[in-house]
Amino acid sequence: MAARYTLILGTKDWSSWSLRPYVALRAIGTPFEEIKIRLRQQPLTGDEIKRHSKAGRVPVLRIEEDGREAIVWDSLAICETLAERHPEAKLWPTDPLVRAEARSYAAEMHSGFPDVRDQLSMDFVRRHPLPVLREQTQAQIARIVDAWASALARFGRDGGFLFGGFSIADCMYAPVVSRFVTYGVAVPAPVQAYMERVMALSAMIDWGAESQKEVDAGEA
Ligand SMILES: N[C@@H](CCC(=O)N[C@@H](CS)C(=O)NCC(=O)O)C(=O)O
Repeated sequence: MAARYTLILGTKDWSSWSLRPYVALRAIGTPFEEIKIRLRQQPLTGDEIKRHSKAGRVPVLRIEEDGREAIVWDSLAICETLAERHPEAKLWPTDPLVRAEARSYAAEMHSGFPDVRDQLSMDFVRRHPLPVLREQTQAQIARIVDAWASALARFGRDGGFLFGGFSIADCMYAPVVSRFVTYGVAVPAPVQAYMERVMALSAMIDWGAESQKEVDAGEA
């Protein structure tokens, strides 16, 4: 029996962590249900999230299969689980050396860039002026742009994404692409083309449409 997936996620306009497994699930093409929890409504938000995961953070993926259930939390753990369960989707590059590097990209994003997160928080459909950036933020943006440019130069010609075909590295950076668009961060032409490719994914377009509904409803 096919597994049943439910992705528990936060307000789409804001939830950068939720966007990552969402684009991964969409890349696989498997059906999934969504449960959305409104963020920034404490204590309700926290209580609601804890009904699904004791870790108290979204995203969470619930997998129901053969009468059993698994709860997977943390965006990178969810993406890894999906890659393992759907090898045909090639969410990681097939070449082991390229895959090792792609994993480093995903991990660097997952554990780093705190000033970018802080100063350029995700606001998917809105456009804001670029704030005065701290030195650390500028350095982190430069690192991200350099990392993207370097991967695109080596692998991008074969599919247009960081490691050629769409991978978890792109999933992990999708919220950063959105942030750079929201705040108008200037990037070199090949990186700009990459960002446009990511924003043109049907998953990103649908996420934007849902985010706009939240903004119109006063939820974001
Ligand atoms: N490392 C976690 C971080 C998840 C996270 O911080 N999620 C935020 C929303 S984007 C959250 O759940 N915040 C709890 C709250 O707002 O109460 C992941 O990768 O999933």
